[in-house]
Amino acid sequence: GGSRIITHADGCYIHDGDGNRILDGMAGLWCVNVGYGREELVEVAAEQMRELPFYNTFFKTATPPTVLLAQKIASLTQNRLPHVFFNASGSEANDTIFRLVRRYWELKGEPQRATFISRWNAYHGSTVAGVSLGGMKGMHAIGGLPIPGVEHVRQPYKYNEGRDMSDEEFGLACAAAIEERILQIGPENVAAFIGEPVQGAGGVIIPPANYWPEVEHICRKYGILLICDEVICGFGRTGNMWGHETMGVKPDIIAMAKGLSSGYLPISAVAVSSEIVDVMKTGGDFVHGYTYSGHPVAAAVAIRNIEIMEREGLVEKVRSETGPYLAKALATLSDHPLVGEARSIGLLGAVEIVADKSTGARFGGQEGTAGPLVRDLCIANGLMVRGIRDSIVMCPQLIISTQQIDDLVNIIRKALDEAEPKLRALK
Ligand code: PXG
Repeated sequence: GGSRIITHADGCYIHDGDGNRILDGMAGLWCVNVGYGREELVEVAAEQMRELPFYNTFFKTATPPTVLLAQKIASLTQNRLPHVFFNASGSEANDTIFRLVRRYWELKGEPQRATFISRWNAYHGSTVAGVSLGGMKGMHAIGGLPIPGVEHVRQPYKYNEGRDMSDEEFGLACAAAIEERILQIGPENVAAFIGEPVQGAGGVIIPPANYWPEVEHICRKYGILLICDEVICGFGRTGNMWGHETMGVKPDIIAMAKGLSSGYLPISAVAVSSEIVDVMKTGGDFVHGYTYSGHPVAAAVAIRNIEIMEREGLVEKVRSETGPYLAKALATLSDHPLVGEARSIGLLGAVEIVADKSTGARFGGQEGTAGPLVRDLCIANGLMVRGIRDSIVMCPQLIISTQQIDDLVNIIRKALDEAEPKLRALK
């Protein structure tokens, strides 16, 4: 259908080729956390390009930005995950994890522990391992995926799948599904559980508070590795540095990307516990890596990006100011006739659009009609959001002001008002 051409951007706004200035409620694609137009990131990239535009991290070499960024990431995990492996995308990070975890169990003398457990509607990337670990049925259908060795269990999506239960009951039921699957497969065959602390591309699915602690408990009970995909939740998104901190668990491995460089350059990382790396070291080389692993320019930009976050107290701002403000602002949408639920955590939010608030029935009898319509109306009114099934999701820059949050929510309300007669007119 053609593309909207985004020509330039500043702060929280993007500009398109038709001259529209649009509030970017998606931080690019869940990534431009420090906002657009950061001159110092441009400068640091130029300086690093002059100094050393590229060198690899194979064959016992590294570059200063790569070493310093690894050290910085380790410190952001309180040195609990002190070993860092670099890649260029979130998908590559999860591919790295896939091979690393299987290699770990081989070296531990348990090569049969090769199965990963993930959730339906999870998103872990677009490569073969990323799609397989992910739980998007539409993506599985393309290219004969998932590959063997990945099992999918139910997701903790309360609005769609657990409205008749308490949060507590639903959290336990979703965690119990993981334990049941482990017992079906045989715990001795399960390598790891992987999950996003909050599912992003799946529609900002915020699990009940007891879900993740229970998942961790189950993984520990059977000696299964716990992996958190922090590609969206990392770097302050949920009001703490990591989504797993917000969820109260301690994973063995995390993947990060997006907010690591605020999207200014492509870079991702996998942070791993010493226990795992000690085992990996007993096996000689881990023959894995990419040309652009630890790219010095991307690493230099990432270091400065993290410095900006620290200098401006962005994580704290989300936790104590803008996160709670977004939650309150979204709550004002709850009495709108089209809103089934408005939920958020930190600066991640979603609005569920329904035909009937009491039953949760969707327009047109199934999901997928209202979401795109309301999304398009939001854009026409000057707000970029994602429409996922019948929800409008948002993930604004961590620098968004309370005034801009008001604008964001007011535009969503206006779009809902404009959509209502159109949607009610449908059969
Ligand atoms: N894990 C998570 C949790 C992600 O959100 C990836 C891994 C893969 O990262 P790369 O850098 O390989 O794209 C992602 C990416 C959407 C959308 O439709 C979301 C993502 C990518 C593309 C589209 O919202 N998330």
